[in-house]
Amino acid sequence: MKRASEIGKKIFFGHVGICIILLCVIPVLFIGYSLFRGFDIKIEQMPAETEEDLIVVGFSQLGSESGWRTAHTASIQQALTKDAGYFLIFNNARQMQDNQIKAIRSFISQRVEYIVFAPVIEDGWDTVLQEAKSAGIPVIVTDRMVNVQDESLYTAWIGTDAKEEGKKAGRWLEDYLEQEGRQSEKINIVVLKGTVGSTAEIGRTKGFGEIAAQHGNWHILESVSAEFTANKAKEVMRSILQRYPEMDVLISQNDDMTMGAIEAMQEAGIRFGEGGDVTVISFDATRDALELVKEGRINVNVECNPVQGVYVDEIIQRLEKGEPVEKYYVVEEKVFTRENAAVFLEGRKY
Ligand code: GZL
Ligand code: ZN
Repeated sequence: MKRASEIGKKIFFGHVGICIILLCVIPVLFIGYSLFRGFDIKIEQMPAETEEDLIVVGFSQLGSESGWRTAHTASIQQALTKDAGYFLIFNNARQMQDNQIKAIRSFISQRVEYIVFAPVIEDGWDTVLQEAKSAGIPVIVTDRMVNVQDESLYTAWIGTDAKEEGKKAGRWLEDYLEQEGRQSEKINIVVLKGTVGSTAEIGRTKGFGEIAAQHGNWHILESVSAEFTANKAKEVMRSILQRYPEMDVLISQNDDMTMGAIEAMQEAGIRFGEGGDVTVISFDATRDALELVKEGRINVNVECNPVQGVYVDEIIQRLEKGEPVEKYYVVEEKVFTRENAAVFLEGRKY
């Protein structure tokens, strides 16, 4: 009997001990998780007294995942300055749509005069943009597109033609293979995609895919997301290089992923770029990547132009004067190869 009660006591105290530990640990985990997930997003607040003649703009940026994104943010901040007559409230959503929706709702409750935002993905904006419309706040979408039922939910969009960028990459590869006399050779292609569901990923994948579909000898071995970041691309590329030693072409949908992929190829002793075994096609044409184009380590770079702040300023100024604005503004973009990269590197700010 004694033994049973001994065991009973042991089990009883054991259970109590576990419960106490759990009661302490669970709340800590919950708070930590909530802080990480987004409770901790602080939306900048507009001070009570802004000089009344400043135009108050809430800007929800999707994240800070890439060099391109940094340049895009800078272009908006440099255009919407106090000297230019603006009070800019900025929020970085760290690539989480929930944070962008929270930020936009905060802008609405602060009664900003305009909302500018770069949507992390295309879907899921109808409700919050309807709230902005009901509050009478014009919304200007930049960089990526929103997929909404009612296009009157945004006043204007400024961005780039992602599908055309994808096609430019495909057309360059056609010409390149032709010059190399490899137009009927079996070409093994790997695609590193950006954030799935983002305009850049959708457009570049579709655009390149349409060209690839015209070539029976082009084989897309794998098309996988590395979320526009260098770290993720390095990790993904390591595994790709194990599985596809026969890879001939890398299509990397932004320069940050290209940098990560290049590190993985260097580690694996793979020769890439001009005269290498892997032809490298990148997007964005940011400064560091253009340096590699100039050196022949990236074969071609399809530009995506982040300088969009000036358009936002122009649109707001027109709206302030009651003048009509275009619905869509598509910014200029080039294709860079070794032949022309150096020329553009001098003046390049990003
Ligand atoms: C493109 C933009 C993409 C860039 C990436 O319009 O949305 O997001 O290509 C960035 O570098 O992360
Ligand atoms: Zn673009």
